[in-house]
Amino acid sequence: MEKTFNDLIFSGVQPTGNLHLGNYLGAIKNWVELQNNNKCIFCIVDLHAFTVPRNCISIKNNILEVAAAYIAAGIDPKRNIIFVQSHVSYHSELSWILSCFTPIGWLNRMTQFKDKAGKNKEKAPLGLYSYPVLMAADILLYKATKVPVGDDQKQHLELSRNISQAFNRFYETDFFPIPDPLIIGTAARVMSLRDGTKKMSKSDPSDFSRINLKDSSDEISKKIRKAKTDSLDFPKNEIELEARPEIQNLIKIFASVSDTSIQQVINEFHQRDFIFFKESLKEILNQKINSISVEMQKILNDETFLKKILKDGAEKANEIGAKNMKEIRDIMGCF
Ligand code: AQP
Repeated sequence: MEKTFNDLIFSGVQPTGNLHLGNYLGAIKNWVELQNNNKCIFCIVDLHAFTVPRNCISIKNNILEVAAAYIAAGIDPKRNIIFVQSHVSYHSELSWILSCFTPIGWLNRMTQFKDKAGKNKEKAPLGLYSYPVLMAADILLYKATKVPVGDDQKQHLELSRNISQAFNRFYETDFFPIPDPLIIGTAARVMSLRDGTKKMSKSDPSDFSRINLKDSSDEISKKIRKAKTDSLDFPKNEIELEARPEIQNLIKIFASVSDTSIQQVINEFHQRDFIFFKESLKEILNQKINSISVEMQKILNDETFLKKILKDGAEKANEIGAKNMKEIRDIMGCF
């Protein structure tokens, strides 16, 4: 009997550099659970990587690394579609159509654009500004109903919902679902190890700010040893964490990696010092991240296997994309 699924899940990661603990805990770790009861499409969003001009060779290499990371983390390529965004041209076509339903005022509110463009907005590329419309197209092309992302993508998801509704309203249809964000777990926003007020990010110039999925045990240990803390005692309750962002971050990481709650971590360590806590954190990170890193390396050694998964994934994604795009054109009646 064919399995019935609860939802159609879509999510993705940009092939812009080393995947880090934030990408894993905020997104990929949750996908592994979701694949059990849902139809899932996991994309490597390379077109998004061009919103900041980059060298194509590095993007190409990173695509294989991201695919290997998905599989090493537990995504089953037999049960799910794994593919590269630029291998399905309907993303770009739908993005253009949806951009015609997106008021500029909505895009002006996007905080990620303001952060990334900085002071020189006039010189920022149009792609960086319209990136959330392409993201809406990625999701809506497959009529995805749930989108598991880290907390930083909440605003973009809200925009996708608004764009979907704007299209449906104009054509008096219910063709597009209103996709729900799935922001799951204690580490939906992992912060930099050097500054607890900044998101852990691939583009942070300091490698000590993040744990990369490819880091060796030695590198993980060194980074946790150097992770910023403060001179106060280990906190006794969650309220104390509010004014201590670096400590809060480390405790959330511990809770997420060990699948326990923040309070349980506090209960376990509140009579200990940070040296003891960091030793335990190093241990659990080394177990978890190192096993992913070793598996990733094994998978990366078999490029033919990886490329076949991406080719098969692109075929399946193109099939769904072609069908839905035809229906979209029919609804619009223009093309
Ligand atoms: N620090 C984070 N904590 C929790 N989740 C995070 N994500 C990213 N950073 C964190 C989630 O990972 C998924 C893929 O993200 P992405 O690579 O497509 O883009 P990003 O959010 O722009 O990631 P970076 O690392 O910050 O990249 P750069 O430095 O290139 O801008 C998303 O679900 C995201 O929420």
